[in-house]
Amino acid sequence: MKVGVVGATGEVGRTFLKLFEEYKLINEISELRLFASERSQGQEIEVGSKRYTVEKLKEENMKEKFDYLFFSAGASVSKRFAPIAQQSGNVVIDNSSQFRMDEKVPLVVPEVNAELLKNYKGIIANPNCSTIQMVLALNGIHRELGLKEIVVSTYQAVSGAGNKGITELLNQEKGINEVRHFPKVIKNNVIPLIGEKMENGFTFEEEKMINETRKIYSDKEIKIFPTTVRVPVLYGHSESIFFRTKIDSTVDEIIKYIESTPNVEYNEEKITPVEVAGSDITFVSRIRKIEEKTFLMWVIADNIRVGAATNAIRILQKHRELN
Ligand code: 11C
Repeated sequence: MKVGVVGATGEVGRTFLKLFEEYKLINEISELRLFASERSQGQEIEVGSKRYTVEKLKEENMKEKFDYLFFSAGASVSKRFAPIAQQSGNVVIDNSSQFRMDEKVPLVVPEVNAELLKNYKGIIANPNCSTIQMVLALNGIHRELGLKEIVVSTYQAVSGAGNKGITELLNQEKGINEVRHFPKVIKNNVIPLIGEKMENGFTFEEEKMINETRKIYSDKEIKIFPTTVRVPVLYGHSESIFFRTKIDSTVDEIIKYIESTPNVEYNEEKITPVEVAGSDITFVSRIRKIEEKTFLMWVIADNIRVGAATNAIRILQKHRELN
């Protein structure tokens, strides 16, 4: 395989490279190219036992033939470069929000809708991290009982905002009280705003959770009401999810449906983000039945792995398997 990683020096890009080793894909890669902005040009990154030099991303690079190109350098980079790669016949796995709601672009969580990858070549969108862990946890429930309504509150780690989010929290913890990336101070605080606020009062992050979930489940009818919140945690997003189903069920059955999705586990021990950092599993706990067809649960996952890099690796693996 010839593989390219655009945004190789970012949080997700570096994790993606680490996963090549963990998932033993590195042995199958004959050529690996790392791209980033001019600022990172010339940096050396070790993958497997080899060192690779980061190149400045240019349009002509995207015209080369790749088996897979992975993008995690933000929506504007994807907007400019991914269509060129697509036109050149390349498969692009895009971690940005740029193409997720494009009707022609599949939005894929392989454990939920891998069938979209069959006979498909072009841009494949990787959903938002807070969406991925929610659709994984609810997948079996939606399939068996039908979801009518979801009310979700998130507790999102600063790494969701990339290197700059991590740096901002660490700086504030060292006493440098500069507020640059987040709208308020994040140390010892919670910020109920992720992404810009729209006219209807919801933020872009909340809008992504609504639209992406409906697209992944191919169900425009589900009512979804998110409140997305940034917390001073480095890795691991947490979600409190209230949901109503069309058919009634029991907590025991709900657990069975949750665990019918690969890489999702019901676990009353792993309940905090610190415990799941570095894991590729989505953990569900604290399931409560409130009334008929109405439940509450707690879901945690590593946002950089499950919510971004691991999902992209799973897309790559599934795409190879199906084509
Ligand atoms: C966060 N969920 O935690 C965001 C990061 O659309 O891929 C991911 C943004 C995206 O800040």
